[in-house]
Amino acid sequence: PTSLLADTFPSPDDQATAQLLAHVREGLSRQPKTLSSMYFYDDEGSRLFQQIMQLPEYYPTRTEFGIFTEQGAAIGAALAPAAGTPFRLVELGAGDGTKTMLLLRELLSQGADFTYVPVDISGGALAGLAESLRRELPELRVEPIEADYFAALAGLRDDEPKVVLFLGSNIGNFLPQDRQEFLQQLASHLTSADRLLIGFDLQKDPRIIRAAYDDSQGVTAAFNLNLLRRLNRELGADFDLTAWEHYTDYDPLSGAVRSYLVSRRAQTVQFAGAGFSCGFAAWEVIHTENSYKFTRPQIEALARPAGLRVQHFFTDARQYFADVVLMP
Ligand code: AVJ
Repeated sequence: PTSLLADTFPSPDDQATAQLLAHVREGLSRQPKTLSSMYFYDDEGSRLFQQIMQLPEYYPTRTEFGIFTEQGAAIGAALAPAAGTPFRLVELGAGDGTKTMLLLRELLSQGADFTYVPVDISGGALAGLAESLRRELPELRVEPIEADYFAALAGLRDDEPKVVLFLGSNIGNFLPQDRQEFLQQLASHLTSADRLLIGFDLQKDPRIIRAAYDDSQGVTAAFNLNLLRRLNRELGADFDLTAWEHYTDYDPLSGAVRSYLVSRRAQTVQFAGAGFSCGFAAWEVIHTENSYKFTRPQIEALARPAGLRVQHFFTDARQYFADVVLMP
């Protein structure tokens, strides 16, 4: 029976594992050692992130949800092209879609004629989303795309205007230069009829920001440490979870929350099967995530070189978070 599968070798799983291993080898040979937050989201990591979004300290999700609840009608009107024009609502990194559901309901109630196109690299996440949308909004047209963002955008037919959503301050994970390149590349896929809605977490009391990434129940710590558990499982590594801890800081000068895994003692970690090992000094760190926080002038300065204009700036009463409508 194995021969039936021979022509599809390497399977997608092997490819993903090889990619992860290449990333880990490269990241752990850097100074300082680095792993990408992209790899947080295995099944357990996605479950922990769902839990983070419920934490009292983690304000971004709740705040963006509030903006959609209170200003949904205005946001819907700012996004939809001229009445009666069909369009495609493309969401990059769709996740579980709870927030988007509000926006989808709003657009449907405004009588907008659109197809929802959630884009994600995780087929599992997309299937779950499509399933709950069939149940909750049976009249909605849904065409999920399992691909990376730009492959999905490049593959879209251009006979309909598109509205692109990038919510939840996911843009905060990019380093400044990568963020600028990402937006420029995104803008290159837009025409003057298209619109872009990006969620930005705003700069605020540094203590509030720091607490959001170091919660009292230790869920964020478990989320960060889960990355090592994943490497143990998928790459046969032997990280001793008791010898590592979560550390995070917020630097108001750069606007960056940086998260680290700290080695509590000198240790060597073996990656069985990969013929690779890695030494850590006592208190050496692995940098695992950046979560940038923004000011309005920074957002405008980010838009300009990409040839985009800030058309609307929707924010909450405390100015914690902004959903920004951008146009070419
Ligand atoms: C999903 C990237 C927006 O940076 O706030 C939450 C991920 N990391 N707590 C964020 C995260 C730690 C989150 N994003």
